[in-house]
Amino acid sequence: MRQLRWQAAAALAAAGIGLAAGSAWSAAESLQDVLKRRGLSQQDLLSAAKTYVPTGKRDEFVTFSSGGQSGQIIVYGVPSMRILKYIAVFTPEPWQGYGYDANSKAVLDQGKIDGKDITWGDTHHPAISETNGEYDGQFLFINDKANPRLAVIDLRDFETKQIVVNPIYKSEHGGAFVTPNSEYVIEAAQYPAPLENKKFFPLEQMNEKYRGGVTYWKFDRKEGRIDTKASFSFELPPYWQDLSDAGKGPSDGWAFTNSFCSERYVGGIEKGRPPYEAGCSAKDTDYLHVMNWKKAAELVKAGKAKKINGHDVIPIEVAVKEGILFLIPEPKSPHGVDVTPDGKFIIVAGKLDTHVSVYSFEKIQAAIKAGKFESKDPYGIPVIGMKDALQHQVQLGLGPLHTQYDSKACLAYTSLYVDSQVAKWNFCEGKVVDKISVHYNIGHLMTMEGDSTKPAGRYLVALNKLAIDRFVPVGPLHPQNHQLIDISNDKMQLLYDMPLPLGEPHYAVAIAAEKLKPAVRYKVGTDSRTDKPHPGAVKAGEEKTVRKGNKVEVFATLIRSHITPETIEVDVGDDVVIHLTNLERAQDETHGFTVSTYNTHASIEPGKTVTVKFKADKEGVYPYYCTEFCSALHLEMMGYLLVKPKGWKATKTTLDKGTYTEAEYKATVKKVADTQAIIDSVVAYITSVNYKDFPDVVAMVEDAFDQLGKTKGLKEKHEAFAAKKDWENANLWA
Ligand code: K7E
Ligand code: CUA
Repeated sequence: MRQLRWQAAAALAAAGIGLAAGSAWSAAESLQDVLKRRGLSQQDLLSAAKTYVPTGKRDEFVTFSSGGQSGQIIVYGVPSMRILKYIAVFTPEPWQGYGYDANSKAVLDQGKIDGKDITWGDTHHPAISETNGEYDGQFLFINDKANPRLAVIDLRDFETKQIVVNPIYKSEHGGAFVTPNSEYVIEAAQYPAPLENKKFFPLEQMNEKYRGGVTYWKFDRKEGRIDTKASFSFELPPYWQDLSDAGKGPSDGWAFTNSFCSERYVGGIEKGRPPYEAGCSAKDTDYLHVMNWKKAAELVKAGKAKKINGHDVIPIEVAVKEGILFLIPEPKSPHGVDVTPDGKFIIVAGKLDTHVSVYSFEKIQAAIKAGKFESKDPYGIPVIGMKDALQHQVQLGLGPLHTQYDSKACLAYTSLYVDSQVAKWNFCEGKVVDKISVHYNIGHLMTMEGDSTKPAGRYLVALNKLAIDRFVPVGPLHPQNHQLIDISNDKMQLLYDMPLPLGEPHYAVAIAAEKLKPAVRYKVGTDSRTDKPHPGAVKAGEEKTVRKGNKVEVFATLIRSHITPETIEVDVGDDVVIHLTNLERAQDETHGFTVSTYNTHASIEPGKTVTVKFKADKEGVYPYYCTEFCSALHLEMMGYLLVKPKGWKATKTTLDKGTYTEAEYKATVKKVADTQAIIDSVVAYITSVNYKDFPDVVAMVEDAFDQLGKTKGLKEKHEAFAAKKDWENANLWA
């Protein structure tokens, strides 16, 4: 067996995958040596070759994973599984200044509930904006289950732009899911509660006073924001609404939300009642909610909704009367509901049932048209018979949760929580074609662009709930385990284990990297959180400090390697507002800003303007500095905040007389001339070739000339000081 393995490795090497034969390698370890030393199999080698992204190369796909309880989003590449970024969403994030500067704080403040800060989120489902059912790479949405909220991230700069608080729920889960042109972002409630704010009803009034619902947040693509005024909700019975999905193609205009605990069970284990887990899984079926959101939007426009907490809600009886709300039984306690890429079928995974149920949209519509209902639920909602809506049920294994799709027609992948497996199956023919074991207990799974009308296939990521023994132990709290699986062949192949050390990610979405076109800089003076010109922005030379009463407002700029101004003098008790504009045009020339002990931080990317605010409530000397290592003189990119005691007066000091000599000045002038000669030769070369064909080079050249332009007048300045024999100023200006 072992012999065979080595022969296979040798065959691979001979096929050009290995480099053992190269003469340059003869002295170093051969591929076989490394395989032997590290105990790697041929299969390992193949997996490595499929996932390794060499230095300087990039990934084919970009994944946006929920960051779970961290309230953030994790961005990583596929197939390398290299983490690229954390996007701060519901939680303060110091590196990005999120929650530490005034502009991002304004976004977090939108997420306040009843006037109180909520500084964490339980993120579950990210969704990428779609155009005609395909991922367009423009926006990203994610929900917060714990504090029912939804956030909008702009993929032009990967920044959170908006947080909306659900006006009627106390918890939610079935969001974010988008309609095929991102007209609406769906957010379904989870645990029923009274919809009116701050209303109390005892649990005994569950049936009468508690409600669930589904909210349709209207997305204004031009503004890049949710239009809360144009958003609306369906009032729904106190079934525990769960995951949702929007129809597409033939089912566009409709949406589907499943539920569990349609028993409307009220627990109370401390009162001797059976627990929720028992009472909520007593019946054999729960309900799939079928909603016509297009017609609902028209009804809301026509004034058929009622206002609850100032938000448009379509009452159950209106939805029933208008024929836009139906129920279909689904096997008990289902979890995921996933519309097929062609929009013809709706696949519901059983959780407590070994089957997935494939519902036919055509059959559902036929039943609705024929008025063929088996019953009404206690709230008068027509119930379509399960057999009238089902295409077929397929037995997959224990604990089916979520389904994703392949680029090849009819192929789906369903996660099996209890079996710790992924089942690959054919939803047209209703048969299992392959299974693979994962480690361990998989929740969601995700294929490339797997929610869209055109899944890209290739890879699947299993988002496993338990890691147990997969990684080097780091204490009782384990990292999560995202496992990459190759789905390009008939048999699935496990490629890679990635530990994710941030929250419990529930779901992830992946898009072809080439569809993302993020900017590298802002238009100078932009408030990135509003996308509008920042009123505190200034250009080079316009920096100023303005005092009004006890408010000191500083209009500052940053560029390698100085902050202007370099001294800020205030009196103790003053309110200090510092607007910071990064004047850089060069890619990746971010500056950071902090003031010692005043708990403030900003990340100022090229062109951005950010405001930091604080009360200078303690006298003393507080250095401020740039926190990003931006140049060789980064450590010198600093200044002092002087918080003067009441009634303080300046006196003469030793600093008033200089320390430099004429010889030092002359040496500096020579250094400047030598540097200029090098710059001239570089400029001569660049302008002699077709550099204008390369936008990145053009941007760098513009930036360089911009910086050079700022040195204008400095020659005259140092020469004038030299003429006066002021070697201190002459040397420093030189
Ligand atoms: Cu299955 Cu919140 Cu989508 Cu967790 S959810 S797994
Ligand atoms: Cu700017 Cu360091």
